[in-house]
Amino acid sequence: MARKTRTPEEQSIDPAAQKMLIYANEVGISTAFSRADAMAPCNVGSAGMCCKLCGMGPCRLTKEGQTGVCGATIDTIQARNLIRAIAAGSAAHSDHGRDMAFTLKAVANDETEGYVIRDLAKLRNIAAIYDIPIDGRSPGEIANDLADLYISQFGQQKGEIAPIIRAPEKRQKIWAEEGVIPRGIDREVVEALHRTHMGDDQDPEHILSHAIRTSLADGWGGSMIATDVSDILFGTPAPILGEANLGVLKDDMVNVVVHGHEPTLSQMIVAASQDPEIIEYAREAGAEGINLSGICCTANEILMRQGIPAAGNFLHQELSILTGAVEAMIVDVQCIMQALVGLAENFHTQVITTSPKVKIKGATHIEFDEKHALSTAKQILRVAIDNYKNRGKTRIPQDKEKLIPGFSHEYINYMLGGSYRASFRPLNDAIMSGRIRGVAAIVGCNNARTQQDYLHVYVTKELLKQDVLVVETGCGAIASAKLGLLLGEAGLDQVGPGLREICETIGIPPVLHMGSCVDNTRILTVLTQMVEEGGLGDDIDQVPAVGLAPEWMSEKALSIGAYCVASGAYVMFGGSSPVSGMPDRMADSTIVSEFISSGWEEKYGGKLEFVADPDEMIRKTLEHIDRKRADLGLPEYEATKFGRSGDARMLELEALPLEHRRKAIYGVAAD
Ligand code: BF8
Repeated sequence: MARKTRTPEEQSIDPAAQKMLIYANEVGISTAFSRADAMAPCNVGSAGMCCKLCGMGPCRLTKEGQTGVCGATIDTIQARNLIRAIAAGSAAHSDHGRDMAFTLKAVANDETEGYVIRDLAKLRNIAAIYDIPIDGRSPGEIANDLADLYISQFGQQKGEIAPIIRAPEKRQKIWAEEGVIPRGIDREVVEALHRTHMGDDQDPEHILSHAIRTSLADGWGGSMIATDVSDILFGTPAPILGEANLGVLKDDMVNVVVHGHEPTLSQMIVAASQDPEIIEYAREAGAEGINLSGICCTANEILMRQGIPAAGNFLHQELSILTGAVEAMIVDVQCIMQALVGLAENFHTQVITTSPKVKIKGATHIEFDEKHALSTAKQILRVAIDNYKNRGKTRIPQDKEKLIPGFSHEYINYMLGGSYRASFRPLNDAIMSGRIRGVAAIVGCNNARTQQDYLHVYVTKELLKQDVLVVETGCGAIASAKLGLLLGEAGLDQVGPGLREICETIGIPPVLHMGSCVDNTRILTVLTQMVEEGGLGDDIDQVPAVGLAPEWMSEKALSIGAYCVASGAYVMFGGSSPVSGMPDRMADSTIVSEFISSGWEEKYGGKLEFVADPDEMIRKTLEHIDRKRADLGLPEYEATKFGRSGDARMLELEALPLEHRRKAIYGVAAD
């Protein structure tokens, strides 16, 4: 049977994407969207029914009672596949963290070009957590010790990784009892690979217990290190005005798109793009200057720190080149499609790889290292500028939206109480009173097999109506940004009345952009601080909160999901489940899917589920939040109890005849 080809409207809800997809169809250029339509996913592999871990296979378990050649059951195979994905995700995030720690060490010892320690307060705060002496010491000395501590976390063989002490005490005890505290970041990833080699660990629950430990090495290890060091070197984010979508590209400027993850590269490209000598070089080439923008998590890194616009999320990487307006796409690591190089051959765009870990055949490789960071960044920009003369016809869609990103946990703390009374008390109070029903973290990727951004935006909008405060990271945050949900107080008429009151009082958007995917650790920190503030229980699993990844596709998302579960959160993924298959049938539940849900819930208070229907995801989110509220003894959520202050109340009053209005305001009908 021929596969159905979706229309551009069915492929994406983003108007800019739709325009580029129409153009791609006209000229016959393939994209991830059209390739997804042309190729059905393997129904055996996608449901976790295929084992390809040794040369006797791959074994496809499609018939009742079948095992692999070695005797491996479907449960063992699914558990092995899942832990391998989690290990890859944990490795990717953590290797990013390692590079950041090495950069911090090099900066501390004056061995870099162009980097400085920007956030001294954060350096001191983080160092103090680990009892690194700070008084009377230079920033370089403190940074050197912190870098040494962080670097040692990767190769540590025994004991517990240091950042674990930042979790609530009760949570640390649970992990200790379950034996899942990571000993060293690399050790857990290596052990995950060892355990899943042919003939090793075969008990699914035992394998999945190590999956938790491997994911914790990411969330409370590598990713947390990445976020800490990024803030120390490049500044802790605070709200700033930005823009998102392909409309940020400019016809009269050299467009440079930075794509990938590590801010060491992107921050230096930002610095180089502001260098007068480089700007002059661009002018000599006939352009008005350099227009920098980002894709994927790199976009989030420079958006939330410098307000550099985001050209889009994961599925926009090819679409930005289709505009014909991009002189260079500079990539480092993760989420970079191999198709970019072939696609760019239809235009003048140069794809430039920069990481020693990532080369793509046909791309230009200009290797980036911290010792020559600024010079290399300028060299890369010169290549882009030299390419401006080769530009042909452009077709930049004029779609873009403003947004306010930059809600680090430090800023959330500050915004709620100001400089002198910074605290999470007002947020906890708002949840306890029921003005805010609960919190949802909506994170993760785009997936070419679903309509781009639809699930993110639909789930976000529906939860906002229900007074659920939403925090977002990664490509999910860019989805909301492109569709105007991160716009200060705009759009608050679509938000539940209690949440709206809070947003109006504090002056925040109802969706808080908290950064890139490694910055999901900021959410762990916020949840920990909410617990420590009091009133919402003494551990993360008691907070009325959920984690959602409606359009997931990456192994990193699975690692994030697992460490959030281990931290006590209810996590739901949309799309397809990698653990749903049973020989002969698609099952509602398998041993592995049951175990990562109710099994993990029994141990950690959090659970991981794959829920394809967004309405079901919303229903389960609200049910969970309400159950957590009831368990805490908080008042039942009432949709109409709050929200009679603010603009809504003003409009209501304005509609009354004057004397009634006075009576309503003053209690008496004054003359
Ligand atoms: O780390 S959300 S598509 S860009 S994996 Fe990739 Fe997914 Fe985007 Fe960032 Ni995260």
